[in-house]
Amino acid sequence: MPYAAAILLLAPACAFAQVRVSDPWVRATVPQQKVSGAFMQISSSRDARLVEVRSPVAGVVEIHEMAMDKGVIRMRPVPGVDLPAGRTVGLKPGGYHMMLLDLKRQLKAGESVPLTLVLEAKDRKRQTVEVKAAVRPLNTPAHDQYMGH
Ligand SMILES: [Cu+2]
Repeated sequence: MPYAAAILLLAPACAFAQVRVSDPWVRATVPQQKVSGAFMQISSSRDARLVEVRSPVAGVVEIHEMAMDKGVIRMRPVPGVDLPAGRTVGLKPGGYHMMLLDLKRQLKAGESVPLTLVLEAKDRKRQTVEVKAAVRPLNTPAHDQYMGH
């Protein structure tokens, strides 16, 4: 089937994963607050890894992991989150999440915040996914009470 092979070679889009992001949201902040968290579910059609996140509202975005450590919940930056093919990975309060640091302005409930996710495939090829995250009220359960930055 030489034709099929040729067609595959001519379709560079096949090199990239289909990525689905659902329910992206960010916690609202009070004035002067410099830190917030972003949460969502991500699924990728091919094995990939979330390696970087950017947002125009934050000086820097870190990927964090929350875990129990000797009975205390702590969070720490991690270099990335694995996205096994076809599996939905939840970034949520209490687990992996994105940490928006050095916020440039207040995030108000009802608005939306652009996030750029950078995914890296096994062959090190990178693709970006643009996401608009809804800002939800401060009282949405999350992890501010653990925030020791
Ligand atoms: Cu965090």
